[in-house]
Amino acid sequence: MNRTALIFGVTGQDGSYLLETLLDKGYKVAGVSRRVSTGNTERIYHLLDDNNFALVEGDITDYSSVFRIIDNHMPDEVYNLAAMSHVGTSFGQPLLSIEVTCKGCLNILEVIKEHCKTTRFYQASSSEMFGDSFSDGEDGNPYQDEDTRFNPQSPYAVAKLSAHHLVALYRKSYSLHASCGILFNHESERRGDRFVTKKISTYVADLHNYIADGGNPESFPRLSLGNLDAKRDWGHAKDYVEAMWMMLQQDFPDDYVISTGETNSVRDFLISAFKYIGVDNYKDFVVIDPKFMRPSEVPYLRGSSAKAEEKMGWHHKVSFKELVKCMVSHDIEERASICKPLQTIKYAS
Ligand code: NAP
Ligand code: G4F
Repeated sequence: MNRTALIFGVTGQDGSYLLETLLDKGYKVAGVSRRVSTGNTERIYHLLDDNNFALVEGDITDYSSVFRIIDNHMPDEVYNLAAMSHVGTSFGQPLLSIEVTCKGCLNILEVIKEHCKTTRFYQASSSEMFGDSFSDGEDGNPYQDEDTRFNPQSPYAVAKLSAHHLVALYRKSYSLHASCGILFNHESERRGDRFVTKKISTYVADLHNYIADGGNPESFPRLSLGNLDAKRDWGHAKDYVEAMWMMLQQDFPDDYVISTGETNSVRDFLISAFKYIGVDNYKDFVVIDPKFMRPSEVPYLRGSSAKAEEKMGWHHKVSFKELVKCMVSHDIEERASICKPLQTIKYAS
């Protein structure tokens, strides 16, 4: 079949899983990586020599590079996963957030509109766009779906919502096959180390390995976190990249919520992760540091993916409990070989 795909953000968590998925399906794939002074290809290192994969240099904020890359490859499908994806950081770098996350998307839309109108486009929208808004569930539990009002609570979410509206506008005005996945939080063994789940799983893994080596838990450095009450709908990234692909196989473009339907607090994640290593009281190890609190918070997310299930047959496979287990067990193994003491994360986000 020899279909071709282009991934912006191929070096990220989702990009790496999507690359594996598309190669498995027989695609030829090009992935865009920006030049950085340290390596950023760790997540796709195992695929760099694959004959069906080409890593190309570019930056989504640079129209000329976006144009050149799309023009060179003329892909059947373009997936835009590139973003400044850390919500906390977006408060300190709002202009960059708009530049990368909103204007970057517009650069791609413009190139597709002008030069390859039959190319199918996927945009990584986010449940952050709902902010503090929800719909009332018949069972008394609030939820968000495609009809829930958006009310963004961060520069990141405003940038994502602007891009989301631009995709809808270009789809309608220029008849592009452009779809947005409104993805709820999804994590994995490859999650970036400043997201809360990964902060917790690496900490718990280091604590486990320290105790296993005979260390006294009371001497172990504490884990600094912010708001433990925030609730998120957490799934596994592998399940979610399959949904991205499915959206571009539909006859008609559309937007879909992708989620598990289960919500848990940051505290629930902590409790499950500590329980996995046999520690009952996380409170002995966690301190609340105001610098990890956000100026504005998204308190509650629980998605309904009824539309994706009905129209595309998509279902999540990995549960919350399995996600915690696979992140912590992976980190225990991976970090056992790291001989340096735990480094406390000092970023204020
Ligand atoms: P991630 O791990 O942070 O990956 C982001 C990717 O964007 C990286 O490859 C990064 O490159 C790239 N990037 C950043 N700035 C760029 C620029 N100027 N030009 C080109 N590439 C650039 O994020 P993720 O978790 O995989 O998420 C993928 C997408 O889905 C993002 O758009 C995110 O906002 C969105 N999303 C994520 C979730 C979630 O829970 N994971 C939920 C909803 C939506 P480097 O490797 O060089 O940094
Ligand atoms: O892990 P987080 O940073 O993820 P957040 O903000 O929900 O954003 C992620 O999911 C979005 C989809 O809804 C994506 F669009 C986005 O790109 C990203 O992937 O924070 C989760 C919750 C927040 O309420 C935060 O305030 O955890 C809380 N939290 C508590 N302590 C913390 C910390 N978050 C971080 N990053 N670090 C903390 O120490």
